[in-house]
Amino acid sequence: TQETPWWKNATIYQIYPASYKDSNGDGIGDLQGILGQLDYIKSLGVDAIWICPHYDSPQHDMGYDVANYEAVYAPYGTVEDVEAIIEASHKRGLRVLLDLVINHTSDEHAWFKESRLSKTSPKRDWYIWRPAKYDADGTRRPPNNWRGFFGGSAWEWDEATQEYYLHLFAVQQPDVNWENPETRAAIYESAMEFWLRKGIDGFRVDTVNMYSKDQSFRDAPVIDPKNEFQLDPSLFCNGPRIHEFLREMGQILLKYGACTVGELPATPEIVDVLKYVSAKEQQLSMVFQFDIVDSGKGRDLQYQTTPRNWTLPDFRERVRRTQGLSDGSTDGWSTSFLENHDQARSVSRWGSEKTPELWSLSAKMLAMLVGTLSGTLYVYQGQEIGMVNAPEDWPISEYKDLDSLNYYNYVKEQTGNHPIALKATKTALAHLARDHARLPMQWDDTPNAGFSTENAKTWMRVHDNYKTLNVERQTDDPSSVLSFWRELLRIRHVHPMLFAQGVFKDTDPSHESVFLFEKISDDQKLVVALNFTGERQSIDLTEPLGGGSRKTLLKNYEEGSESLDILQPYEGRVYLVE
Ligand code: TEU
Ligand code: CA
Repeated sequence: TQETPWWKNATIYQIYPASYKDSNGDGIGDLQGILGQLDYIKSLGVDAIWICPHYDSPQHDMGYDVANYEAVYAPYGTVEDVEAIIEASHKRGLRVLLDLVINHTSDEHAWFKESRLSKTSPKRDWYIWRPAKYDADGTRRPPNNWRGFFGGSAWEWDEATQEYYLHLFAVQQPDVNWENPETRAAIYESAMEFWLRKGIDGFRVDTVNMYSKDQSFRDAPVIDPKNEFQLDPSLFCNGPRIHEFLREMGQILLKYGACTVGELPATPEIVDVLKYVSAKEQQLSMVFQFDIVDSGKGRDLQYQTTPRNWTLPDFRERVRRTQGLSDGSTDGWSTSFLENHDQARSVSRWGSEKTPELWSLSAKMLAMLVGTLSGTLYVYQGQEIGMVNAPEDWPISEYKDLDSLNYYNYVKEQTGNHPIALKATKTALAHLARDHARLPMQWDDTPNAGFSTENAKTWMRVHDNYKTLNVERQTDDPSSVLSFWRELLRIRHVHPMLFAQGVFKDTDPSHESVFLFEKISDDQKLVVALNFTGERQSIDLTEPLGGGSRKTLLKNYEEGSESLDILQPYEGRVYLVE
């Protein structure tokens, strides 16, 4: 049998540079800030870091609009700073992943600037240009009815050259034409090898399944009749040549022994996911599936800020479905995560903020869930201290993300400023907006939470709760959320075959309040019991715990409370049975 690659049993800590640590008081986090926190990161017990886009960018989408792959966004620092992070991380035994954003570039990238110069520009075909369509009365229309992820038509009219270009995301994020081999070669060289040569260990690969588009660009079916434009990711995700492209890209990664985690939206069928991560395919090491984090969101992807009724049976079914990829039953691999920079905070979604006690209990309970699932574990900055969503009463002016603001403005326009509709939208954003994950990291109780200097104007407002919820306060407290995460990550490394690679078994799939499951490996198993409610719940642990000897590995209540038939509010326990 083959040796397990390093990333399978690993925990990877995700860093959002703008919001992690500001070293020079301009209110924006930066690379020197990250460099100064590497000892803290190491102390968590993680194995690697993934840094969100640090590239030169006009920042319409927080760096997911890259203007130059080989340069660093000046407020973040320099290429030398990245080299310093790579070196200092490696010295500490931490590996480094960078973000790879290659479905689109910024409209300020030199390639696009050249492409838009004229229809005969040598780089015209590096992007996706199409002629307009005209109605009988001469009204100009885009080539098809696709809606972009951030609202409006996915096509933008270019007055100078009288054609439309495709942008699945913001207007300022034109999609690259992957059909052109010359373009692909340029991407591999500039976006990938430039950084691989500097010794990074891998990439998180943005929107990994959108590079190959069906060249017919046919209209999407109308599912939202009120809207002129329709969002149907199945028309541009998992396209006809995607696996050919990723195999080609995989050859370059192989040369450097780099790992990849691909972001894989709109791919519900496991057989389709496996095509990306099957080891023999040599495409990607693992993927982020959206099943779990999409639980409780509206069906419509753009308007996913609309919460619908969340149920535990639906949630656990999503867990079950995705666990099968990392339990040895296939040659694929996947990930376990509850948060990232595009998701609201997990405690605010599935835990409780009602009292400080329930907050702490539920943060630990959710840690026990994500930390005992198979796959590579990802922890998002601030998750390790139980950071929560921005307060509900913050005005819309505190929201900065274009996804949130476009959505809010769309509702405003559609309803003619209707106060009830706007209030509902505001509530939805307070639950699910991407902004919540982007609030500054809370390091201590000084003004600006130690994220920046005390007088700085931070790019996003610091959460009101930073005086009580911060790293410093939790550091020496053995009962803190932070201490709990450290213990969890330590134990996960002691039992990788159970935690990272075990076979998941849902013991009681229909239970509405308690998530009871097992992780099995040979003659050992974990029994995980999690109360997802603020009330006491009765359970029966005698059967799952029966047979062998048992040991409690993790729990969020003190000694003496370990009843085998009652779980306290948000109580969680992890047993080892052998
Ligand atoms: O996200 C891709 C993606 O699929 C998003 O549409 C996701 O569903 C959305 O953010 C949820 O609201 C990636 C990045 O993670 C995101 O930050 C970027 O905005 C996006 O790509 C464009 O590069
Ligand atoms: Ca700064």
